[in-house]
Amino acid sequence: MHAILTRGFWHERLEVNAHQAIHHQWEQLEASGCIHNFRIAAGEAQGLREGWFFADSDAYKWLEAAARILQHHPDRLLEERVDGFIALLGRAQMPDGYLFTYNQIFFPGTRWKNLQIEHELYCHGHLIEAGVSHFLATGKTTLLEIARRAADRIVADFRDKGPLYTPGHEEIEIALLRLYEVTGERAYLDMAQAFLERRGRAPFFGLALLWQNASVNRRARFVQKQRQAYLSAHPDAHPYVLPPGNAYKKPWNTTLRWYANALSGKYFQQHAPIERQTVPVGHAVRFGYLHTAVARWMRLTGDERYLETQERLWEHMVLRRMYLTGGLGAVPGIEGFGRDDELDPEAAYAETCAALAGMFWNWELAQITGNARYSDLFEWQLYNAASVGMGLDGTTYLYNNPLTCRGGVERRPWYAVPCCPSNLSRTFAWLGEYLYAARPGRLYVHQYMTGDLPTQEVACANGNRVRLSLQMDSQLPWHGHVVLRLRRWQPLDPDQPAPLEILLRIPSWAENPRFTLNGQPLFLSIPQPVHDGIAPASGYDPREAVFVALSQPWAEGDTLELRFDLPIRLRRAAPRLKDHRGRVAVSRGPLVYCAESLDHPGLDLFHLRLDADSLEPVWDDGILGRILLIQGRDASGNRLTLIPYFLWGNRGPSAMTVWLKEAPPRG
Ligand code: FUB
Ligand code: ZN
Repeated sequence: MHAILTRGFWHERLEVNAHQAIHHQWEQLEASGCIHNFRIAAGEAQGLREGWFFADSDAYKWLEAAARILQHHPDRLLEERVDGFIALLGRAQMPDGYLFTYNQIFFPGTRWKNLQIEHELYCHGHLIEAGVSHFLATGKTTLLEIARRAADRIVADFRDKGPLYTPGHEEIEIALLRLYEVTGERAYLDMAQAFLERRGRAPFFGLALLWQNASVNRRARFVQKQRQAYLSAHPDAHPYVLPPGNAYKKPWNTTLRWYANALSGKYFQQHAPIERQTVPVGHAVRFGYLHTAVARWMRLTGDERYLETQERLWEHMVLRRMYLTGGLGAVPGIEGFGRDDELDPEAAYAETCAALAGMFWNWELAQITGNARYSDLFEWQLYNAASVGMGLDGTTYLYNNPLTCRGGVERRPWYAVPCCPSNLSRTFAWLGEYLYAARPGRLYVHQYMTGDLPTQEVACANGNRVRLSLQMDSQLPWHGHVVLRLRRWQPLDPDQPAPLEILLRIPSWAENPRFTLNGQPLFLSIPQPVHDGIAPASGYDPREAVFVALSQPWAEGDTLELRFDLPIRLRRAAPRLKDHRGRVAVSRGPLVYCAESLDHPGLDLFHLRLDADSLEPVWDDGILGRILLIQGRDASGNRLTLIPYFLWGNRGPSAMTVWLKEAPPRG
């Protein structure tokens, strides 16, 4: 059910995505040689192949984003770029469906060699996802045909293989499931299932990994030599020079931890079969993609055999291994999970892509279970850990997202590993997909964003069906006021009742929810959230969210209003996190706030003491746009200004922190 976000907060960001970000990213992909790699692979150009072995995936994610953008933003230039690139992919693809420029250019004839490290299946996965999205967005099959050829190759080569024939970076599983959804081709579903269920079963995984690692290094040395030879033969060549990267706090034992994590298989989620994975480990993006695929497989097949495991896994993540922003991945070297309660805000890697992966997983779980906790975390990650990844003008990005920064982390136009920008763009361009979901007799409203849901046919509880369309006006994230209008309500059998419950999420951060129907108050009983009461390490508990069900004989024009209060909330990490004691973070509605040194010349953000009683929301129309700041004072009476975390770093270099020392209560 795809809503079109027409006005308001998200519309503005999607406009930036469609008009600035997507073109900026293409230019960076061209400038960095990523697109040229395909021309070389197609035999149409000479030159250096640039970028990591997984560089192709960045172009595919861009293509997916661009296709989705084109669905609602006609743009001749973008269309030309998309069509031209698809044609190039058609020429670069080998006749048997294989497409991976690293091997095609440097190691022709070699394939599927170092599956745990070299990302071949990951890249093919993103190609397939782009093909599916391009088809869904434009109705064209040009890219879908390329995607199918690639998928058929994979099915033929991997169908009857053993546990090492799995990707080291999950992604192909999601792609095959999506391809199955649009083609109905059973082989793709079976292949995805085989990839999922083969995982974590390889004996001596560590040895196989060392073997592959040695091969990867040999191949990298060969590539380096080729590069040097090319540069000596072409003294006029100007290889692409990346903008500087960002700093991150790297604990002394990072390398050791990487080896321990990788050799045990945890880094790749290869340490145990999926039915025994109840603790989040390893690389956070891989983790999120794997479990998104597991959940999607359950949703598509209706077979919920992994649901209980996934619920435990999710709770463990939320309770012990997630940052207040919803960021995932505490250990920079691993780009992944650390130990329980290991949540150093400064070392936080919390990669933008990891937050997106978390959202994808939450969306699947939300649909399977109808439990509001998953949509709540989706929203929280969207507003905080994910949105922070794109600058206000769409042309600068963050990769790692610490919650405390003493300097050295700045928004950059591009990265050596530019996986996040296009991942964000494709997700933003598809946001309208995540608002509603239907089951027979139920319509879930998962997210509150201003937009229109075009006519859909939905099954009612008694077998009747109804054609409905909706209009939503949401004042989030600044105000707790949502209006939902039933613009069309047309039961297919008008002589029968059309019972349909509408379920509205009461967010974990909302207070005092009130409802009206056509202006008349509705007195609804709000279910109590069900959980064990253990405090999450981060201070944010999505398990507090619930759905409230409204059941009426609906009529066209019915207008539901939902209001709730958005008080400023002080968030404290669980007392067991010693390094967070005495510190507090501030949130309002779905937004986490932070303090930037730019707003506090002469003050030491890391030692001042926040007077929590002084905080109040204040409208501002500065260079960050029209936003609600939170202003207050420290214990010495100095004025403090907090901005939404997702906006930090937009005004130039700055120190920043989400966690502030707290002054003792007044009086
Ligand atoms: O390895 C491909 C992508 O690049 C991963 O998902 C990110 O963490 C980054 O390493
Ligand atoms: Zn990324």
